[in-house]
Amino acid sequence: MNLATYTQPTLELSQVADLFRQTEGPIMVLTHAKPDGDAFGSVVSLVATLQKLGKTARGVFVPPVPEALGKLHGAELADVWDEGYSLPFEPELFVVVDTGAWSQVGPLRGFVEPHLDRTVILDHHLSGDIEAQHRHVVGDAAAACEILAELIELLIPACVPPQGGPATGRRDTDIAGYTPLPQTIREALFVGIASDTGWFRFSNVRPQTHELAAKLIRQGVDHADLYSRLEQGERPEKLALLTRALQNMTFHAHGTAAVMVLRQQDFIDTGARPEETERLIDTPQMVGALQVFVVVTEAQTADGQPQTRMSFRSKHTTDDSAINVADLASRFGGGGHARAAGAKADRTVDEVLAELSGILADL
Ligand SMILES: [Mn+2]
Repeated sequence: MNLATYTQPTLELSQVADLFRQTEGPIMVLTHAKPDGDAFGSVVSLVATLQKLGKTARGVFVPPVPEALGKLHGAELADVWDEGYSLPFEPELFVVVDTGAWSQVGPLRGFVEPHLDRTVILDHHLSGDIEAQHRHVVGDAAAACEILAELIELLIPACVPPQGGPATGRRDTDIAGYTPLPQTIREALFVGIASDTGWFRFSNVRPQTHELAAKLIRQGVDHADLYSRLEQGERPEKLALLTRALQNMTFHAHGTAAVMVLRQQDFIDTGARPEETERLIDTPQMVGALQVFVVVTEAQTADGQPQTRMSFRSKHTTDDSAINVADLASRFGGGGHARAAGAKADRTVDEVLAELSGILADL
C-alpha cells in the first residue's frame, strides 16, 4: 500500500464515532511504545470517553512510561505491558492511536495483526504501514489529540459549550447548566497537544491547536500546573545525562548539524533511565547556525542484540531549505514528520554513526 492510499481516510470522523457507538463488545486502545504526552493523552481521553458512553474499554502502554505521565489523571485506564501480558478481554475493536507503524507498536503487534479487519487507526503521522480496515489519518494535525478532541466532541455532545461561550475572562464552567468535559479527558487532550507542539512553539501548531487549547482551558484545565508537573519535575540524573550528551556532541555539515551520542555506559555512570533522553534534543537548538539535530542512543533488542535508536529534529525555515528529517530517518528504516522523526536500527552505535556522518556530510 503506498502512502497516498494509506493516508486516504477510509472513514470520516463521524463514521468513526458511529463505529464506536455501534460497537457493543470491549474496545482495546493502544499506541506506540514509550508513550509521549500525545500517545498518553490519546489513549486516556479515548478510553475515558468510551467508558463514559458505557462501553468496556481499556488501554495498554508499552514501557517505559515517563514518570510524570504515570501520575496524571487517567493513567489507571491503561495497563502497562510486561513479558507475561495478555489482553484483559477479547476485543471487538482495536484502536491504534498516534502511530500507524508496526515498528512503533513493538510487542503489541501480535495482538492486533490477526484482527486488522476490526482495527481503527487514528493518527497524524504520514508514515504508517499497519493496513487496518479503518483509518483516519490527518497529516497536518499538530497532535493525535487534536483528532481525538474532534471525535470526542461528536461522542459527548453535551460538552460543547453553548453558542457564544462565556463572557470575557470567565470560564465555561461559569455557565449555568453547562457540563465541561470530565477532568481526565480535558487534561489528557491538553497534555497531548502541548507535548507534541513543545508547548505551542513548533511549526506544526495551527489555529485549531490554539482554539482547542483555549477551549480546554475555559473548561478548567490548569495549564500552568500541568507545565510544572510535566516539564519541571525531572530528576538530577537527567541533567547529568544531558551534560554527557553535550560533552559527546559532534558537529557535521559545516557546523549545521549536531549529533549527540549516549552509550549504555553513560546511563550507568549517570544513573539516568532510558526514558530520560526525552527532550535532550531541544538544547542544542539554541545555536543559530545549527539546523539539524540527532540523538543517537545505544540500546539492546529483547534478546540482547545491539540496537541503536535515533531521534531527529530540524529547524523551521521561512524558505524551502529546511531538512526533511523524516527522509533522514527513513534511511534507517524509521519515519515521522518533516521536523521531528525517529528510527531504530538493529546495528551497533558505531555502525550507525559511520553511516550517519556520511549522510550528514552530503547535506
Ligand atoms: Mn503525536
